[in-house]
Amino acid sequence: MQKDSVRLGLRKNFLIALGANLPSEAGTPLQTLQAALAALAREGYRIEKVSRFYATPCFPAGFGPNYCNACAMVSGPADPASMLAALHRVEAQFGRERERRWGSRTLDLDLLAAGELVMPDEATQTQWREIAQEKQTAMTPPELILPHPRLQDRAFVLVPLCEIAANWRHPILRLTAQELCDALPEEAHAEVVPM
Ligand code: PH2
Ligand code: MG
Ligand code: MG
Repeated sequence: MQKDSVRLGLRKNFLIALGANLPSEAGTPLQTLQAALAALAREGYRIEKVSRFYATPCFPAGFGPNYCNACAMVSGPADPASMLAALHRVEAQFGRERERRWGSRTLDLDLLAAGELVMPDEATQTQWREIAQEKQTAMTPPELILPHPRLQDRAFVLVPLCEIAANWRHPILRLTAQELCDALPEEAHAEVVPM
């Protein structure tokens, strides 16, 4: 019998963040996130782990309705560009219009990390990670940055991420998801509530 690794080609685990704060054709934000995972499976990605679903206040505060957030580990073809393209196709399927950055959305699928892969390089990732708060809404990276440059700042990402990948290690900060999460203020944790 053929070995799985041969039959399936080179595969990789990806960590993704899911978010929504507007209803879509699939229903409520929670129903949309569940439908998005099913759609990713139809794209050929295997859903390895899914966190609980959380209600979280919109960041920045007052920018829109509360979000539903979750994280998942999915495996598929190892190329991050293919993973990103699949995420964009699924966003489009649920009515996501990609014009207003940080605006309310029916579905947001963010690629957080692909193991310890750094893209495009350490200097560029660090530059985006350290960008001033006031520039974050105005500037969009022209290319895929891994790990996601805002990952370490956000309880609505780190709390669910810890449920599925507490031991994942940030390849540049050299801290695990759990350590990054523990470093956030207690108030930030308290805002992320299981649904
Ligand atoms: N995503 C944003 C902007 N603000 N706030 C919460 N609570 N959850 C999100 O997923 C989120 C956000 C841009 O992607
Ligand atoms: Mg996002
Ligand atoms: Mg996004």
